[in-house]
Amino acid sequence: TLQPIRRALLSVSDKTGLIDLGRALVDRGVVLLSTGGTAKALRDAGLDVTDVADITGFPEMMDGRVKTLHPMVHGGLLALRDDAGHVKAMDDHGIAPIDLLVVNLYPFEETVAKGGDYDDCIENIDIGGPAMIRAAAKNHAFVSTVVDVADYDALLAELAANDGQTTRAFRQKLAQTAYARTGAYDAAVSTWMAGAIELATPRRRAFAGELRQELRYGENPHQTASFYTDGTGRPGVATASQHQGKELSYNNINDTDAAFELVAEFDPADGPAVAIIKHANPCGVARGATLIEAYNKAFDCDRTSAFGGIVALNMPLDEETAKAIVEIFTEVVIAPGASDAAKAVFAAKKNLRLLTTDGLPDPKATQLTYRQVAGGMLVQDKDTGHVPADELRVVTKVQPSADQMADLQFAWKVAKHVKSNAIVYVKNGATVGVGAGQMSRLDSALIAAKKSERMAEAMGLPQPLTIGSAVASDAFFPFADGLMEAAAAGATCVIQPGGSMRDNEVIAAADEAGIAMVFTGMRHFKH
Ligand code: 93A
Repeated sequence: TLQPIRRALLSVSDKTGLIDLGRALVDRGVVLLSTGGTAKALRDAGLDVTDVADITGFPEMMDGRVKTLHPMVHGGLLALRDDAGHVKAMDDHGIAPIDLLVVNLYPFEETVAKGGDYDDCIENIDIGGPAMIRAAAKNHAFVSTVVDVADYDALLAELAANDGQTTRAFRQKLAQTAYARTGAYDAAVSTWMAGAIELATPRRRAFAGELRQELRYGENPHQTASFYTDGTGRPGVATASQHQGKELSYNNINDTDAAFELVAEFDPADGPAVAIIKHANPCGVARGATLIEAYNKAFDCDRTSAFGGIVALNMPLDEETAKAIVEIFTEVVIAPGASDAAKAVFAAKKNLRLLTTDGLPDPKATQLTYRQVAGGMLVQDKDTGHVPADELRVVTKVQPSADQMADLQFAWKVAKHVKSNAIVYVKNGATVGVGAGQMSRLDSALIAAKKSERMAEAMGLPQPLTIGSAVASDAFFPFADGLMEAAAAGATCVIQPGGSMRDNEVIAAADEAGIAMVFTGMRHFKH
């Protein structure tokens, strides 16, 4: 199953490492064939190359749209060397076998990421490259297919180890990588096009992704994992730059995303906001007149859980806030930038990871979310639901004050990012109790209140911060009990979707307790 490499076709957009590879192949006596730009680069380096145009008998035409799409190329890639009929066809038509294909595709994903216009993106859809890759990979019984600059060294090592030949296992591995590449490439085109024509909920989807990083392990050490970017280049954890600290783990990335997407709900134009996350749920979210004030308020919601947490900011990290953050152990900080002074403060904390981005994730951007189920996949558009202030409906006798309304809206934004059942108590632009992920709404309300009591004790406060708070529930209260529990914890106003069969009972209970209640008409389950 060892196959020699005698003729190689090189056609690459990214010319990194090309000359070294070409020279190593020539040194092994390999004949090089190449397309326009690649041939020129090789020739400029003094290497002998045959132009594909000389083999096909056609010049590259139509701005390069047609250069390798020809039987002299595809016959050479696809012919079975051990099939008499195929061999005869090669002889009859003067087709010589091609034993190695090295291609990297037109930079479609980069063009999209750079914000290329429609025509630019279209022109960067490679046709001939994927056609050759798919052909060569299909014929991996004989042909080696390299689609990634990172595999050049492995190819040369394989040739060195096998006297200029490749093993079947090696070619098979390359073929698998090759199809992953062409699959991801077309998925990227489809995803981009869905966005370009503003298909809000594309029903036919392929999943695009480019490997960003192999992770050390997954959610647990016995699981393998890797991290992909989706090719959109949007600001977020997947495109962030890491300035210091250990490699991010699977859970770090998951939690950092939860933190950053939550804090991005708070428009920096309305002032600084900070979210602290543990296990993908917020243990404190706050706004402040300054970033440090927002951080301190978020921290005070649940100082215990904040230990080892992930902190996200809606504006660049400043020195003062950096100093406050390093007072406790924090896993990751993510922000749309960081001042040099802030970076200097962090530099002393070797384990603290600092990530910065060019901007905040867009909470309104149309995106799909995926979840695997046994034997399938669930796909939906992301929860970008937003209820404008004038569509909020007060259903109780008591009307919320302007301050209460502001806290209700704050609580509602946070509740969207808390695992259901979610109950979120807020006072003065800061969470003061978060109940997450319980199987009963009542339990979420109880837990949040209990934690707030504990915090008050630990901080030596006369009473829990939930006294006089606003409370949000991500879905309707099915019974009055959850609402009564919130009232018992000191909530004076409530925001919830409404829509329960027992809404009347729940409204009556609110009226009885003298609290104001607002219906959103929209729920934010997050399971
Ligand atoms: O426009 S294409 O789709 N038509 C083709 O026939 C074709 N053949 C190779 N693009 C084609 N390629 C691509 O050209 C390769 O995938 C590679 O990315 C690029 C290399 O061109 P050059 O050698 O001129 O730099």
